[in-house]
Amino acid sequence: MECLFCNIIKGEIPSYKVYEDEVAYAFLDINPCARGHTVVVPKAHYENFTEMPAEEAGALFATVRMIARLVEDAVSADGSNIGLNNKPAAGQLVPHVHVHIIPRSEGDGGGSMHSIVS
Ligand code: D5M
Repeated sequence: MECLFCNIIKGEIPSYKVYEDEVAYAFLDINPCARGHTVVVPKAHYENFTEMPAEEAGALFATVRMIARLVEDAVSADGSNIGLNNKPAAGQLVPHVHVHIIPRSEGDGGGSMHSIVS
């Protein structure tokens, strides 16, 4: 079945690549909540996070941690919201696991993760 993020990983759909290794691909979100908003996807296709094997989920988040540091540095952010929407009921639009890294600055008025998702 066609998958938007699989096609981005394969380079069949253009993206602004932030990082790539054997297990993950990261690119700028097309509809950013903040400058540097980055999406990190595992190269293996899993529809949602809770169906990923724990070991692969752990490897993904080790990569997310490293990329979050790069992204925060790159846009001189004071912090970031890091999270994912798991399954359509939670607002997941693209059925391929992806973790959002949203850079944040003191006083940017964005509030907490809770206020972003509610
Ligand atoms: O978030 C899905 C995210 O994927 C949403 O923030 C937009 C982003 N998106 C969708 N298509 C593209 C392309 N082609 N390039 C970059 N970013 C994209 P969700 O958590 O599923 O609501």
